[in-house]
Amino acid sequence: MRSLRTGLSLASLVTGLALLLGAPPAQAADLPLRDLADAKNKVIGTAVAGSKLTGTYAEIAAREFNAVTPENAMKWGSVEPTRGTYNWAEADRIVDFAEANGQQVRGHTLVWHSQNPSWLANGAWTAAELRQLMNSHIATTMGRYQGRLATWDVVNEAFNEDGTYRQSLWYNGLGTDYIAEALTAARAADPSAKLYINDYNVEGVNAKSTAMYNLVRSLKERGVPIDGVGLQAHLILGQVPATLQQNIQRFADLGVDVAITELDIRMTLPADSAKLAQQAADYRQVLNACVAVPRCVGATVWGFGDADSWVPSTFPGQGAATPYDEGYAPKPAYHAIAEALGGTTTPPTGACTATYSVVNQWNSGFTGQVRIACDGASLSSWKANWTYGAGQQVTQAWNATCTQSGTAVSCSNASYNGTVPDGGSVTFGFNASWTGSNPVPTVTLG
Ligand code: 9MR
Repeated sequence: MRSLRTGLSLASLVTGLALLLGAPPAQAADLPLRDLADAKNKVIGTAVAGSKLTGTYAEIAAREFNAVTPENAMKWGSVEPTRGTYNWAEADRIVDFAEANGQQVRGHTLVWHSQNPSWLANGAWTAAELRQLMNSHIATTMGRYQGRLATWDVVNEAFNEDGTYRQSLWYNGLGTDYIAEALTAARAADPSAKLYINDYNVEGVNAKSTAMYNLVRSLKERGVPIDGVGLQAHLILGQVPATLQQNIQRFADLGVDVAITELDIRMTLPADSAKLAQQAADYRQVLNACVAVPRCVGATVWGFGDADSWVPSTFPGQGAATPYDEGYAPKPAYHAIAEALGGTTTPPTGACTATYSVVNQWNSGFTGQVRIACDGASLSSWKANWTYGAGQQVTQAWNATCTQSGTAVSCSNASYNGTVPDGGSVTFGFNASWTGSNPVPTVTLG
């Protein structure tokens, strides 16, 4: 038999076998994100606009998320555009929607330097007037929804990047203690709401997050009511801070909850499958960090669809930052969130296939290769598995790490070739020994 085999031409030895990886019927088995999050006792939320809560937008918001945050509807400029004249319509609509769908609401936001009504921002106020305005805004806004909102971002974006206090209307008028005063007023206005301070660029350990850490520590020491820290997480593709989990943990160790409050991960447009795969890996990293720390209550995405995101108008040329595309089709990031929350791996569409070939063979050995190709799907890591039925033994591999235990061979991607983009492929090779016969095995991807 061996002599027969060795006499064969190279071309006739190149045989292949491809196997579909999880060709999706309709993803019927996949649970909505909120069911996965509930099972882990985590929040998976989204920012919403009240005016959009119809049709597909409303269906996805209700089906996939167990919490909502009004993206703009509860900001001071929205609820009291003219002094003493309130407009609660959009905020009410969101709270009603949430209650109808069994969702938590995160109130956003009470004391901020931005999106204040011009009468407030442009007024000349004494400290006493400013204090009165702040306290009565908190009492009125929180009071309206008393007992109905799980959480409030009481103070938003209090710090500069270097950890000094932002020179805002509030800081300039009332000094640093406006934060403690606001929290105290908030506890009185709705004792059942969890009270947070919230900021951006505080996801990793850095000067700004350390300033926030020191503030929270001192508030706790003073007995000021503070229940949690919000890490907004407006992130850039490929730049999830390596210290995210460590940072979440250090806040948790102070005895407060932590929430990822405004998660999005923007990229330079146009999106392509490699960027979307990286984005999925980034979302996974953020969710994994939160899942790993018990006091991290969960994550809220700042809009679930790319068509609704604030990013393109603020960062020209950037976008595609959310887990759903412009047509509300789930992106790889959606599946990464699902997996981080314990869901199953199902590629959105299409498939990735593995093709095994013998490319050269001699009397005692052969060189093989496996090509992994994706069409309508992508991979961020891979493992190719097969069983040798005739005593073959892998002796050496390149562009993959292969192990063989008995007849079972398992080859994982190298550090540099885990990503297989939609329309792309990765090939790895190996040498192996054979005797008697050298049948082609079936390769599965896992
Ligand atoms: O997404 C919000 C956008 O629609 C508003 O125009 C903008 C105004 O400042 O605020 C955006 O939301 C911000 C949030 O309230 C606080 N953190 C940063 C968010 C993105 O700018």
